[in-house]
Amino acid sequence: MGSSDSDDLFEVIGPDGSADPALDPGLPQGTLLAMLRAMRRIRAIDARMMMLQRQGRVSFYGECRGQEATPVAFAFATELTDWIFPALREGAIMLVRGFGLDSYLAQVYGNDLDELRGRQMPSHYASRSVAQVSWSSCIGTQVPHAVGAAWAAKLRGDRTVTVGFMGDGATSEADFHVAMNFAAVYRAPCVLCCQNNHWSISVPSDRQTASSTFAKKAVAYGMPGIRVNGNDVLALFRVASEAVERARSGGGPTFIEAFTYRMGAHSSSDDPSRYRDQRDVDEWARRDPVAVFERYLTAKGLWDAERGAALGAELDAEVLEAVRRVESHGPPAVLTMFDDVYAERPWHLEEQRQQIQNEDQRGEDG
Ligand SMILES: Cc1ncc(C[n+]2csc(CCOP(=O)(O)OP(=O)(O)O)c2C)c(N)n1
Repeated sequence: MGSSDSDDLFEVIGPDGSADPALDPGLPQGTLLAMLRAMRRIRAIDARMMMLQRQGRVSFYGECRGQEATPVAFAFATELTDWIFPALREGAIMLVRGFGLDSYLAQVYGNDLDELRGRQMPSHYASRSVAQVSWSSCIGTQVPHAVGAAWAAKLRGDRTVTVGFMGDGATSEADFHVAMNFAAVYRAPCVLCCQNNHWSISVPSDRQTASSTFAKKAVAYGMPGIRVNGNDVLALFRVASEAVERARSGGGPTFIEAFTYRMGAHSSSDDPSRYRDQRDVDEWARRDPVAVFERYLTAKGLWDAERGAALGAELDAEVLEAVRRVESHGPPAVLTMFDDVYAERPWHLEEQRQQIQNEDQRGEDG
């Protein structure tokens, strides 16, 4: 599968929904249906959040529409003790790994339900409870973080694997090259995955690199580079599982290029019709990862239009109800800004904290 120096694209599901039995990972029915549900849940959340952003109720949003297969495949291919270092479009991995929907959406609003206490930008999800680290928005910085954490796990002798994600644009950052080199030299137990969604805001991927593929960059660093159809959740699951297993068993890092397409805008702040051809978008819509997987499940007799409509209605209702609950929360209390910053609060911050507390008290009394 996916030789380390070729331009091959590894795929499992064909255009008609059939799968080569030799390549099909043969997952149980329950797992297949759970994967589909997870992909469609992310899509339902994205649709609702983009709508709320347009209504001015959410300040910023980065949707992953068209790229749902990668986060879902990795969520299923990793163990809960493996640490995830996402970029903008993989934050929902923690949701698939069991993080509550209300708490997840609270991280979009940054309100008093948000365990990050409203200190992160929206779409920068994180929780220690599901071993997921927030990215910083500075492109590529999470890649060396993922490698460093993997190296730490190796030094400690535990079996943790880390997964670091990036877009194609991040491969032009120095951080990417430093991380790739370090990972390979120290055989860090990590998987680095580049979602090549063809665009880095308005810069097309063919202006990002002169290499014929992103996967082949791995060869020069001395690690396997696998190019996989990023719209084929089963191909991704296989490639991700093998890479995670290789890392866990001491075989070192793997670089994966997930070949996909960003169906939506870069973020809620961008209008892609200004720089890309709608015909390309229409062409990629025919390879929609949810539709591809539904065709596979239909061919296996596990899915039909009726079940699809019922799932859509159920997920829309779930998200809407969660939004109602989350929106009933106000901003984090002012005093929380002093928490979780210093192990021992310095005297000048303690003084300021006390001052605010006294003012609050006077306001309540008066
Ligand atoms: C170091 C740095 N340079 C530039 C930016 C501005 N910026 C924000 S997102 C983005 C594009 C990222 O593209 P890519 O890495 O391909 O990921 P995608 O958003 O397509 O998933 C850029 C250039 C930034 N945030 N950080």
